[in-house]
Amino acid sequence: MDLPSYYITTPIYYVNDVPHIGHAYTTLACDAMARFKRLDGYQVLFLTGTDEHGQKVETAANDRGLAPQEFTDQVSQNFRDLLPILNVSNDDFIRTTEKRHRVSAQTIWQKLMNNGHIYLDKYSGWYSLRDETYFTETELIDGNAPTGAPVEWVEEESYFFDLSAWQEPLLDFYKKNPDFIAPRSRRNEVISFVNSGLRDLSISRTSFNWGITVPNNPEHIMYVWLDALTNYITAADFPEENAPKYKQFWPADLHMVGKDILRFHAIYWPAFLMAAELELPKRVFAHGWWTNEGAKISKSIGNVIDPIELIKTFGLDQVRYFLLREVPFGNDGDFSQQSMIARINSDLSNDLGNLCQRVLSFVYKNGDKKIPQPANKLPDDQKLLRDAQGLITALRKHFDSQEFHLALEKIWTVIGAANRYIDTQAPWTLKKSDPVRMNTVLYTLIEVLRYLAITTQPVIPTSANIMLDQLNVPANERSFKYLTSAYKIKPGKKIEKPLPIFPRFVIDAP
Ligand code: ME8
Repeated sequence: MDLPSYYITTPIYYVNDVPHIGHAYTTLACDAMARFKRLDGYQVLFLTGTDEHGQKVETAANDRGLAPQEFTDQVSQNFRDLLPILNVSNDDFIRTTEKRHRVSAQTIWQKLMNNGHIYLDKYSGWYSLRDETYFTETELIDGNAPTGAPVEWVEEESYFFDLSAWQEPLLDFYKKNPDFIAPRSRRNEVISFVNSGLRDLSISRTSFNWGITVPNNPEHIMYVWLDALTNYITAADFPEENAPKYKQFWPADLHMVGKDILRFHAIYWPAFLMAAELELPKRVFAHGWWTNEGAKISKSIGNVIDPIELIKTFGLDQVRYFLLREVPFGNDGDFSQQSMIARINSDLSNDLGNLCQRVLSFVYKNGDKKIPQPANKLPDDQKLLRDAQGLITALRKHFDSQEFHLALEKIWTVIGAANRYIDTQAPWTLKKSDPVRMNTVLYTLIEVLRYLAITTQPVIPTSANIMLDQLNVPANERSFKYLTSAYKIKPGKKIEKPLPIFPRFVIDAP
């Protein structure tokens, strides 16, 4: 039987910048989602990559005295190198300078042209290089783009896409697909923007060279957003519409983006696809932005957070957990040392780490290094097990809505219940008074740990797998289909000497 499939994408990152927390955030959220779906039996295509064309990149290369290709080769590699450091499980890495992408982007262009949606005219208006976006006079604020970026007056021959013709079809599509844009507040913003009217979009430039040339008119370079958005369908083997990969993975299930680039993904991209008579992605989720200790992150302020430094200081799974737990996914959030340390010490060290350590070292010391044999279960045991077994249903719902914070909260509710259970049952007292009952209590806790370790894998994969190793759960029994009592841990199995997984974070004395 064919596995169900799931195609998820990160934005492709501009190569005029070094990787920062914003890149790591989107990529890690996608990684958790991709891992969740794989563990849940899906065949996943998880794509990330780099956006390498455009005037901005050409300028950045010139500033460094490098040819654009040489420059993009170097910077794209920085993004690629970050992935193993974040333990990201992407299946593909796309660069818009690859041949497969040029062919795909030019084919999309040709389809738009053949279908009568592109015309040649003259563009005159304001262009923001930093945003790679056109603005009208009325959109400018104090002579700058709404983002604060400077704009330049551009007057040149340009091809246009008839975006204005897609206003009604887009509104109709949003109505029929209420989950296409998430979260809901963002959906409303997009709808009111489209409602206020769409102008045709300039989709080519003649004033620089670094880009994909327009078919049949090499004087023109494709607008970088039309080029960039097409990456998602390139990686599904477009234009080979009969290729197995295309059939299996297009349309994409989820484009994860930051809130600043939602408009491109929720308006331009579906309009291009409709006009090219291609299927539309199923969902676009816009996450919020991080501030650093209350301040907006910016290169000029010099408070950019380097994800590599963050991991060196706090640990990989700690950072992954923090980013997905601290802030309701979709909202803006503030990064602070204090909140990071609080999460590590309370949720990871006190709650999860201690639970594992208490249970496993007790079993290791008092249970002959073996999984104990349980006797009859009492209602308290059954209740805790039922809570652990019920987790996956709630997690599926939360992951499918990208409510990572709620998914983690649910798991931590069971961790809390398990910690209370161990205190109430007090196996250290039962050791003398009722060793048979002690074994049942320990066995129940071990089984609950198995559920917790399996379900935390998407977010804290390294630590969860250390827990599973310690529990001696076979490597091929760690996916979600093993979350039933049919695969419960066998009594008598050896357990490894437990290692602390989440040490407390202690700030060095100055
Ligand atoms: O936009 N907090 O590339 P990019 C959270 N090439 N997220 C942040 C952030 C912050 N402080 N700062 C930036 C592009 N981001 C295009 C995409 S896709 C076809 C083309 C996020 O390198 C931001 O929201 O500027 C965006 O999703 C990504 O990091 C940066 O993308």
